[in-house]
Amino acid sequence: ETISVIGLGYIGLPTAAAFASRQKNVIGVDVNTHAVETINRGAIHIVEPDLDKVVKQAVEGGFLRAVTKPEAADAFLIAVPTPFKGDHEPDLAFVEAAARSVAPVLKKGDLVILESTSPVGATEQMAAWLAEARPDLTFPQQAGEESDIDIAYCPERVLPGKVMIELIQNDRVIGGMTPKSSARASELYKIFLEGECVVTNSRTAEMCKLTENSFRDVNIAFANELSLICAEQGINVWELIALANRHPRVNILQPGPGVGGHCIAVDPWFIVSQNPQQARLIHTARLVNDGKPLWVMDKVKAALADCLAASGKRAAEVKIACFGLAFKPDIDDLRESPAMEIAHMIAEWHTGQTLLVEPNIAQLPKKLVGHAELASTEEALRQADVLVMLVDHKQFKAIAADSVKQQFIVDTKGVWR
Ligand code: SAJ
Repeated sequence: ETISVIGLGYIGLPTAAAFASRQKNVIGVDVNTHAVETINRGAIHIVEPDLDKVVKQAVEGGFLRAVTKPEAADAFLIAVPTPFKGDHEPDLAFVEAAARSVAPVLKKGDLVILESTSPVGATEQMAAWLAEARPDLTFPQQAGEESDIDIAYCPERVLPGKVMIELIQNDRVIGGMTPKSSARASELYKIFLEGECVVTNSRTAEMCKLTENSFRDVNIAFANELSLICAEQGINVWELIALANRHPRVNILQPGPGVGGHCIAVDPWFIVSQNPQQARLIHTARLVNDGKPLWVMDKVKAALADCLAASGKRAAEVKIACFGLAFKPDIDDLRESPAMEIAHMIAEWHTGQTLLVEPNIAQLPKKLVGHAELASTEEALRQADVLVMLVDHKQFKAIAADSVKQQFIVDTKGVWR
């Protein structure tokens, strides 16, 4: 049995490696030649704890091989990006390209699984593209259980930073276009899965993935909205949430500088764009979370104004230090990061020096070069007049309260509450 994984990114590569670690013959496919060459050397092109070891073993053991064009296999898993285009419309161009590249090598009896986060109906759409390209084969939409090709939607739900654990342990939603497709997809995942396979249809499985991330987005928006209200009322939002969470049925998440990453800030839009009339709460939550960086920026401007009034300094003489650039604590991923967005706004606007503290990176991101400087925690605490806490990294939570002498602080994570 040969398993092919199309798209060797944050989801596809760990998945390919997980099958290969169970001694399955795995062909990984990616259009990125750098990724393909790196993997074939037994190395990885992305950052994820423990992934390097598993990939190295898989490649050295001869179980995993990367190529740029699909080859014949028995099961195909498609894990390509589904970004949005225009006014937050889902863009299925990568799924379409993957489907069209797989179509020529499909044979009777093959299984095709879509894993990419997708709007409702995307799996049926993928099946239509495959059927169009291969009129000589039958697909579930025409032949049901009797089809030559089985098709399912099985979303990933792993947490970046804990992928190698969650990939194996989380339950898996299996949305086959037919019960036979579901059964075959379940069998496949059971090769490495310790969690359960829970079977449904493809549209429910698609909606389930979007629902999970929208649930989290709406709940974070609730916390972020509370932080705005509490600032108006002179209430410490962190204390408030801790108190409210003492109630047995209340569990409020934590406010922050906004919502980042590649999923939670994107997936709810898939629901909104398909259901603009109904998805009012989900839409508003997106706007609340996306609006948070500008609100933080206003607080930074106010803190600087207070600092100037108190010290008599000119803005050009004042140093502002930002703590954290990553999209969440204890990772080095700066993409789609609200902290990065805020740091960038500060660095471009502030006439004095902007210091950036990010213990998880060695180099200043390109777009900040010339606008700001990397500093250590100690340097920033010693030199800066205004402190802006953006990410609650372990290192920042460990800062002793008495080493923070500054009066002018904007703390989006409640570290210095
Ligand atoms: N955040 C807050 N307050 C909180 C929790 C998170 O502001 O209380 C922020 C984070 O700082 C970050 C953003 O939300 O900027 C998202 O972080 P996250 O840890 O909630 O989620 P991701 O994006 O790393 O991973 C999510 C997960 N989904 C859920 O927990 C429902 C993961 O399981 C999914 O697999 C992943 O999206 C995905 O790929 O869809």
